[in-house]
Amino acid sequence: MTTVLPAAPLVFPAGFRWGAATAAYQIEGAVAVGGRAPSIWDTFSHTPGKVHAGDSGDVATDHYHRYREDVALMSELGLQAYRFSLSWPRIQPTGRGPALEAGLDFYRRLVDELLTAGIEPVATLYHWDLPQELEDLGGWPARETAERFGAYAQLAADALGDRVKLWTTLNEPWCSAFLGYGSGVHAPGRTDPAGALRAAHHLNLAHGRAVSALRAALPADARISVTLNLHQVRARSTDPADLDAARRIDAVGNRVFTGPLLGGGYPEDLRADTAHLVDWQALVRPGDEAAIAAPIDLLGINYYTPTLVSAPPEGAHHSPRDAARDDAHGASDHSPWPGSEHVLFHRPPGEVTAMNWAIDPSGLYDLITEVARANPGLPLMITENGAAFEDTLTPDGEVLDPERIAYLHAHLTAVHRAIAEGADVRGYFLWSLLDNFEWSYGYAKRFGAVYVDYPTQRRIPKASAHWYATAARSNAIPPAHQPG
Ligand code: GBH
Repeated sequence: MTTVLPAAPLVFPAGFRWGAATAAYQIEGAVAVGGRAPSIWDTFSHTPGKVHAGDSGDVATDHYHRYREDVALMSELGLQAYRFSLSWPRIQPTGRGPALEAGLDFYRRLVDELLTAGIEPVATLYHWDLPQELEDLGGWPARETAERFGAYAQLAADALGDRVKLWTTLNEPWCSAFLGYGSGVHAPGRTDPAGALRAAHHLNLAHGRAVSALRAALPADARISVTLNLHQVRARSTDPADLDAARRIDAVGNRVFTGPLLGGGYPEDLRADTAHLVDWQALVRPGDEAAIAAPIDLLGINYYTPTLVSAPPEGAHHSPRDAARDDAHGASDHSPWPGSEHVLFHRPPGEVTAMNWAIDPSGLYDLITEVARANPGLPLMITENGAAFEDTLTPDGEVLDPERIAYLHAHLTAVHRAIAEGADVRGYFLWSLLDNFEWSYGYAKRFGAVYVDYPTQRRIPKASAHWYATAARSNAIPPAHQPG
């Protein structure tokens, strides 16, 4: 006789942080308030044809005015931590000069509200909104931008260092460099493979400058991190050509950051793959790699879907155009993979989200396991994970999103398994707290645990938000299907 026992609840280690994440341009609105100047995303979203339906972050979720209500919502959802970003042009409109007190005051009020609610603030200095004036001076392909970022980090730390204990320098520098300056599907919309590689180095250097500024300005108990969207790269076969395609994408998708950031410098194979585009000897000055390798306290990982690649079939004439088309991140005639434009991208098998991204939690498990093994002693945090689905309001005014619950359940189970096998993962941040401005997709894609009715700005927690609240409160993964 067999008895079916209920599966043991998947409990997380004590102190594991349950949070949600957002980014300034995606939620704040109030783009002309308090002396804020345009960022590259203001310019880009107001350029016809760049963002779906001509949407912009002008109003977004009006979080700038509704932050109290939003923090109350976080309390209701049992969140223990909130990851948000500081808008550089709200604090330093031109990217140079003194800080704007009005801008800093907004973040002081927000952080105080969080602390009062017992929610740990996790501040990211840069989630893609470069002051337009710095772009006009050359943007990330210009070395000076990295120096400016160090000065901005100092201003932010001086103003908020008494309140914020966990800092992140950059969110997903891969996107800033390669979607912003390579494929051009993100601001500033440039399509210059060499510029994208230069941008990557200057983002790394900016991180290094920021770490040194933060260390000097912050109290000793502050912790510093960086968040990467590491690609879980898989080859379509064990054919050597496919394995080499995977190696190339791992180089220009991951190791271009993890190499220098974690102390190994720029990988030789990356330099070789891109030697026709940049003179690495001239780009990386003596001392740069040491500055970039300044120790961090924690590594943030954002994960949505794995990356499946192959080499083009022998004899095929593949243009960069085809490769870029296969990349579901947006239609562009230009590749975000400098030096490896010929690599083909395939949609991994299985169900997809509203972004057309394959749902595959094994990618998250593999990613955590690999990063943990390669970096013993470095605490990790899942700083973004989540999914967009076609959410709609029922006539009763509810949002039922069982697909999102299933996605979160499966991915949290992957995180739990990696931890059980020894990975040091300190927390998980759902992307996103609210439906928001989904970059080039505008408001058409909803990633929120909380539904936003844009015409009224009403917030309506989806079924997944209630599910996630149970997880946060119990420090364990509830069943995907609640009985009853
Ligand atoms: C994050 O970017 C951002 O930090 C956040 O602001 C954003 O709203 C959120 O995710 C949702 O998009 O391009 O087909 O190869 C994620 C960007 C998404 C880029 C997954 C790489 C791989 C799929 N990444 N993408 S594909």
